[in-house]
Amino acid sequence: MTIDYARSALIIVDVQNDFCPGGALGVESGDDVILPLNRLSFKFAENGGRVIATQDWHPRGHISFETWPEHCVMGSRGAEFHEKLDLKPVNLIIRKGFRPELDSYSAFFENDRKTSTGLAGFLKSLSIDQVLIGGLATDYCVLYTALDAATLGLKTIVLKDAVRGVGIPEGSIEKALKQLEEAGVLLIDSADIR
Ligand code: VGL
Ligand code: ZN
Repeated sequence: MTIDYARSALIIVDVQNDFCPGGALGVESGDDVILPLNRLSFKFAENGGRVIATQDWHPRGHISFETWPEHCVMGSRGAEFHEKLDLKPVNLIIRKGFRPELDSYSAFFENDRKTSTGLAGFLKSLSIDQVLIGGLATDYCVLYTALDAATLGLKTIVLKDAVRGVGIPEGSIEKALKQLEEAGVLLIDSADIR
């Protein structure tokens, strides 16, 4: 697939220590997403495409910790990007889930589905109409980011080799992939991006 880089953005979702193996909410083989994402983000940078990275960024005592183990506490080592993720091509970092009573899976809207992170406006102001999404986790933050992107009318691609899922509850990854397909999201291998 050939990309119109001027009108496209790569969104790297939550490639943070706590979502990688050994982290508080470690995703199996989560660090496998880093190599394809680094390759693609350089390709975007070389061709004038925008690269956005998100960080799950929770204060202590955040409402998310009623559902999940404590993770991505703002300023902690677990909340830092994985050290192998190359940040040089990244133009914008979006931090989400920082309001104590409101969780945020999507890079676009927090879980009340109303509170914006600002990302939609950023893309709109740059006339970007296509997003490519990779990162963690397939069945939560990647899923909700991609569904919101599609709802916003953006051409939405999920990079199937550059995502990994939590798999809780069982079957959630398969369910997420099905939801993405039903929403018209394309699933593409990052090596097929030109
Ligand atoms: C995520 C659970 C809680 C994610 C974030 O990045 O997918 N999952 N917070
Ligand atoms: Zn979280």
